[in-house]
Parts: sequence; structure tokens; C-alpha cells
Amino acid sequence: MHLINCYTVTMKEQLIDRAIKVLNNNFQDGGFTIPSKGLYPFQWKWDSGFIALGFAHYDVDKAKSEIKTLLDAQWGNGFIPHIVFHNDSDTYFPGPDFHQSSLHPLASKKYRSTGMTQPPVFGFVLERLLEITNDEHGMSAFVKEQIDKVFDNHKYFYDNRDINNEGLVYIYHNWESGTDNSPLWDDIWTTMNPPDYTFERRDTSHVDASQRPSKREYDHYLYIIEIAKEHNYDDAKIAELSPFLVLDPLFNAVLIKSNESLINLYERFGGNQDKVDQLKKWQEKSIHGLNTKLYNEQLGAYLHYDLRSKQQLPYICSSSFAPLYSNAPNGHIVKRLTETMLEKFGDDGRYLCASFDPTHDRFNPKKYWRGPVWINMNWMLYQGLKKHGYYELAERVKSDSLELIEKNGFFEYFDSRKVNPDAEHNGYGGNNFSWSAALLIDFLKTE
Ligand code: 9WN
Repeated sequence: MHLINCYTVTMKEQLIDRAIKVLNNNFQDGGFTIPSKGLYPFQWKWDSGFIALGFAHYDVDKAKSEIKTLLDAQWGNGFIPHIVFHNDSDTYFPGPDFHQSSLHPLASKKYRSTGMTQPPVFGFVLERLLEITNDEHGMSAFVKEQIDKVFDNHKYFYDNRDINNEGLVYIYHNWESGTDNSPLWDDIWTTMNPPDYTFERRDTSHVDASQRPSKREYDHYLYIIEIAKEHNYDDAKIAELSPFLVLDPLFNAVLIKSNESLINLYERFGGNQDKVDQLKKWQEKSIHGLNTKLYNEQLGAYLHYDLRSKQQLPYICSSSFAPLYSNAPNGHIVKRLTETMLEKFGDDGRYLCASFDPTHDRFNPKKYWRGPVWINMNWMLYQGLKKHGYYELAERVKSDSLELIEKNGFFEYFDSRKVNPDAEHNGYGGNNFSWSAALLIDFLKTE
């Protein structure tokens, strides 16, 4: 039996109180929330979306502020950066002086940021805020105020990053995927030979190096940015020259899910028929693209597609199941995905859902996106499994997430092995991590 089923109301309340403390401690004077003190001292794009969902359950003003501060950094072309440097901090590398977003002519004049993005979560976040709120009137007004910025962000993606006109948008950096050092990228690193840069890592002064990417991996990460900077972050040049150019099933599934939400919201508010029509056109093409170019029937999973080598990358990871969160997969595909998840990731000795295939020799149970369980991925998988009627599996993903946090704390990621011979606890990376706290609140408050 999973631990969470034995929880009393008091135990749940205590967990929620602890989560609230984490979030409130990470909230900054500027009205935004950092993911984790020291390790991540700025505002991150997809973190912000998940964080807002936690706040929405107990402090609506903070939820709104989180979204506003992030969307306020949108560029003139609709682009939303992955880090907004509202403040100065020397505990993170690479910072604003390295990224130099101002090289792009349409970059925000108000905020320094990176010149790359992250999964477009804000469509579904706005819709979820309306599901959570007790103040439908006030929240509708807020969503109406913000929604066009999210639409413009989707337009940016379709106008600039769907280079084959197939409804699938590229990412040009592993940091855009959100799943930074996944073993998926190893094949791409072998096609590159970046300089051996000299720089001072900051992450490994907060977290044990065995849980973080290697120095050589960072060389690759910096090299791709140097190329983008040489071309002032111009999208067409990046599409032509970046050694990393990938169609990511997580990124595209989040875009599709957020399209769905934008359609629902615009239809609910009325007007904006032109935007609804446009979203529906994008959506049809994207779903077709996802199910043809990224789905692999033999492996029973969605895969990444490398636009440079023009082939699917044959690895299964938690992103392979992310389309469950959207309406894209049909009944047959949903069934295949759940079979693959159970067969490869779901034996009794494991918490769901490891970030990379535990049966593969590139799996590493402790290292960042090379194996550990991440709560934001589990939250999306839970929503998706529930929506497609796989209630038992959904409950397992949820109770595993809660048990991992309850036993270990609000860590950034967790070892999927139930009996872990390497450590006293299964929590790794940054502690007091904001989205682990925020999504625990959403899990427990919506029971
Ligand atoms: C680079 C903030 C971010 C998350 C990413 C996670 C990690 C950054 C890093 O932290 O990435 O963006 O420096 O390692 O991989 O998903 O948004 O929490």
C-alpha cells in the first residue's frame, strides 16, 4: 500500500504548511519566485507557471504576480525567455553578462534575460488558475489581461520555429527542453567539438557534482549559445547553423496542451474568433505532426527527432509520455504509452516516473535528467492519465510523488529506486525547491 493512502487530514495539512513555507521563502520582493536559493537565484519560465498553481490555492495575489513578472519580460516578437534576470546574483553561472539578450533587436528593453526559451506552459496554467480559483470574476479579468501575450508567444513559435511547416517547433538548446542533460543529447554531443572553455561553475558549489552535468557537457551548452550570440539570436540563422536542432515531444506536447487551453479560454470569454480559428489550424497540424513524425509504434512511445541527422533519437524518457497531458494521442496510442511506462519504468521496486529509461545502460538514478523522478513531469503525467481514464496508474504517479516528498523533503529530483543502496534518502539536487512544493499543494488541495 502506498504511504499517502494512510495519511490523516492533519498529516496532509502539515505537508501543505511545509510546502507553503518553502514557496513563501522563495518569493522575492520583486514579485517573482526563485526555484531554489543559491542554486537558481532568478525567475525561470516553466518553473513560474507551476509555482503560480501552488500559490493560487492560498495566495492569489502572489499567483498573479508570478505570471505578470514573467510575461512582462516578453520580447517584441512574442518570444518569452527562459530566465529573467530581475536581480543581480553571483551564485549562478551563466548569468546575464554571458547571455547578452540585448543582442537581439526585439529583446525586452526593461529586463535582461537569456536568449532561449522553455516549454510554453502558460496556456494551460491560465486555464488551471480558473479551475482552482474561488473568485471566478477576478481571475477571469486577470486571465483576459494576460491571454493575448500567451497567444503571441504561440504565434512566435509557429512563425519562427516550425521550419518544415509541419506544426512542430524546434528547440535549439538542451536548456530549452527543460530536461537539460538527458542521455538523449549524448548522440548530438558526439557531432560537436566545442572549445575547452575556462569558467567558474556555481551549481557544483551548491549540489554534489555527481548529481549535476559534467564540465564537458557545459562546454557544449556554452558553445551553442556562443553561436546564437554571433548571430544576435536571429531565429533563421539559428535554424540554419545551430549544431543542436531538435523536435522535442515534451515541448510540442506542452504547446498543444496550451493551444487547447487557449481555445477553451477564448471560447469561454467570447470574441476573438480570428484567434480561435488560428489556434485550431495550428492545433490540427501539430497533432498530426506529433503523431506521425514523433510517435514510434514499435517502441510504444513518442521520441525526439533530430533535425540535423534527420532521424528519431531511439530513447524513451519521461518526455516520451508527456503528450498524454494533451488530446493528441488516440486511444490506441494512449494504451501503448501506458504499457511502455509500466513495462520499462514501473516495476514494483520503482517509483514512477524516472526521467530516463531505467532499463537502458545510459540510465543514472542520481544524476539530474539522466534518471531521477521530477515532480513537474509527474504532475503532467498524472493529469494526462486521469484525463484519458487510466485512474489507477494516475493515482500511482500521484502517490509516488507525494511519498517521495513526504519521506525526503522538497527536493529538486528523486531517486526512483525504492530500496536505494547509495543513500539514506532519495532526494537530490536543490532542496526547498519551489515547483515540488507548489505541485504538492495542487495535488493535495484538489483531492
Ligand atoms: C538551466 C530551474 C531550472 C529548471 C530546469 C532544470 C534546471 C537550469 C540549470 O533548473 O535547469 O535552465 O542551470 O541547471 O533542468 O528544468 O527549469 O529550476
